[in-house]
Amino acid sequence: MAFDIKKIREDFPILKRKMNGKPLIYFDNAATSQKPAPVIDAEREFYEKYNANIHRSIHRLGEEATKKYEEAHDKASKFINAGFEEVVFTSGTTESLNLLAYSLGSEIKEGDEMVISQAEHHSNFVQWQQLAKNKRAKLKFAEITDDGTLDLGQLSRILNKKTRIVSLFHVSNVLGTINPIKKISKIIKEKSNACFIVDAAQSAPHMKLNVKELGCDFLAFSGHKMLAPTGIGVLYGKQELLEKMQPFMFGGEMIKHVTFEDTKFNDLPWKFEAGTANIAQAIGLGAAIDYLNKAGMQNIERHDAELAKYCYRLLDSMGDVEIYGPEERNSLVSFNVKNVHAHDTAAVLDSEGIAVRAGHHCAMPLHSLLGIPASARASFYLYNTKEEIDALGEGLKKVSKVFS
Ligand code: 7TS
Repeated sequence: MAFDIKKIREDFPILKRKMNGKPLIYFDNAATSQKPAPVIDAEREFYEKYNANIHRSIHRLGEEATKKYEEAHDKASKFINAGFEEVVFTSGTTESLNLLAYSLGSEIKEGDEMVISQAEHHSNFVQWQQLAKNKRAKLKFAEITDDGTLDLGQLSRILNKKTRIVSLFHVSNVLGTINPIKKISKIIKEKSNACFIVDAAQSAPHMKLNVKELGCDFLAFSGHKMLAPTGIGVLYGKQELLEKMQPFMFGGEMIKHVTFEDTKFNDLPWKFEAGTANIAQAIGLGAAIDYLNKAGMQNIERHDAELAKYCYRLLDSMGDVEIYGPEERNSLVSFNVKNVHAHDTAAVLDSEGIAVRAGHHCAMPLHSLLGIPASARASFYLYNTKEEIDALGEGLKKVSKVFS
């Protein structure tokens, strides 16, 4: 499929909605994306035609459901160039990163060190902070420079042989900054023996990821930000590391053999998928991956980066808009109209049918570093257009007028 945006837009039923009599302009994709008809259909088809539990039933429906679920696993592995055993389905990035904090965290001892950046989403922040407190370990912060990029020199200086875990965003959900993961992997391996975790919640929807090239040990992302339903996400881990790790949850499906005395855990990836899986959502993720592959991840990356740059330049030219983060960015722009609270900006834009997010975007420490309580954020995806960004520009002129 060529990247035909008109055709793509027709696949998203929600884009036909009107808001206050105006066409919906959906710029809250970093929170969650909209869903195309093939994804909605795949979920409906599961419930209408072959709903059954997986990995346990001898009957035909159970076999069909299991096959489709495993196909979704296979598609997710190939999507990031991982092995089948290396992809665990979770409910999303938050669960993936908590799984790691629990399982890797059990090995952390007093005096060990962990590193995250100042710009992490709370779901790659709070669990490491709490783990450090509970284990009397030290949590260090990789700093963000004035231009909104990660200070690689400072990162290199805070790494040492005591560093056990480094967990960093790939694309910032506030600044739009793209971290050079390959380069960072090398720095980490040179200076420490730490596990390197990548929070890919904001990159997996917009870029072709190849875990072998990125050089990370673990990587996490959410299906719902990349056209799939809510309740499904991915944890990638290198096979040898997942083999050694303790499961996060115990129960059905994650076992091979249970006696009164002990349990032998199941093979990868099922060892980490206790209980009944989110089957319909996983099948929806499979359909979303098919859709993204057809549109072409390279096309999507180019399109979303182009929109972000276009928006950055438009807002920059307005004179009374402060933008956070570097010009070189992927898919989103956070900003404030001078002397206007982000919530007021979002309310005026909403009256124009434009959905943006306003608040701290689950990155309170970063907002305190920026010296602001909140920001407004426009985030783009494959169905958005430059004309919609022009409408955002007009909406922001109205914001300035209303509040001046
Ligand atoms: N990491 C980053 C970088 C994120 O942007 C988000 C969600 C998460 C982790 C958590 O993902 P979840 O699917 O488990 O919730 N970010 C946002 C956002 O920016 N606005 O709403 C959710």
